[in-house]
Amino acid sequence: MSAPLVTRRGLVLGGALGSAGLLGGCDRINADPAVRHFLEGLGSVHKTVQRAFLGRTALAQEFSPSQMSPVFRSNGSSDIADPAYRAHVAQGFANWRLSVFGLVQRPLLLPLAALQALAQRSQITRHDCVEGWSAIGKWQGPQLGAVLAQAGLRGEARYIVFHCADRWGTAPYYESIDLVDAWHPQTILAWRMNDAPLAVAHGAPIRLRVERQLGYKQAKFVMAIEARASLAGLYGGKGGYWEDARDYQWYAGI
Ligand SMILES: Nc1nc2c(c(=O)[nH]1)N[C@H]1C(S)=C(S)[C@@H](COP(=O)(O)O)O[C@H]1N2
Ligand SMILES: [Mo]
Repeated sequence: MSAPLVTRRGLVLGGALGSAGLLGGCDRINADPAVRHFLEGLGSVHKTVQRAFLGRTALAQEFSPSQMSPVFRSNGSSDIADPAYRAHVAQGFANWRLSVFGLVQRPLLLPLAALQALAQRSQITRHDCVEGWSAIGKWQGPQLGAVLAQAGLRGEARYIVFHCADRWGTAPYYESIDLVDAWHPQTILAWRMNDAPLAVAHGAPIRLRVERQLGYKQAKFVMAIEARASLAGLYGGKGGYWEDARDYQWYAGI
């Protein structure tokens, strides 16, 4: 009589049928303290796995338009002096291309129009900065997964890195996420914010939204996306500008 050991549903089913007198043997097994202990163990393993995995894939809370913050401040780099970036701003990003490279089958150079032509996702979410402020804003863009699918991830890929146009001193801003977050439905490359094209202060032409994590993971001014097997050997090796500079957590779950 092993079915009740397999799942909690099996146990409940065993109990229900058992009390109806159909599966008397199960009652005896359920009452055995060793079996109960084993089943409780399974329950806690299940909870841990669920937190670690389903917890990561759960959706971030979304809000209604009336809950949007009247002011969404800019933080970190809000403008970039770099001449190449200034030229893109002056040209309305008409000659800008998003590079997708690294462990992909088909490296891509995507104009903004190609990102705008993909299926769009729009979401009103809360941005939480480690510095202690939050704001609710609306973001729109293609899912990162659609872009990765177009490029075709190679089997060795484990991380997606976002290379930004700005520098802090001499260090370029960059960020990275794992494939669970990369394929999360709310992980988008936002080119619209609050129903307008993304302003420079918020990371034009595109910025990452990875909604289950803190503000510093939301890379602005994304110029290139790289698929990698490891974060070792990239800048400070900790997977992001603030991770390298200040030991911020790489996984900044909210
Ligand atoms: N490229 C880049 N991305 C960045 C930053 C930055 O300085 N450079 N700052 C981060 C931090 S700490 C926060 S809180 C958010 C701020 O986003 P906002 O300017 O749209 O409010 O961007 C994040 N992404
Ligand atoms: Mo932040």
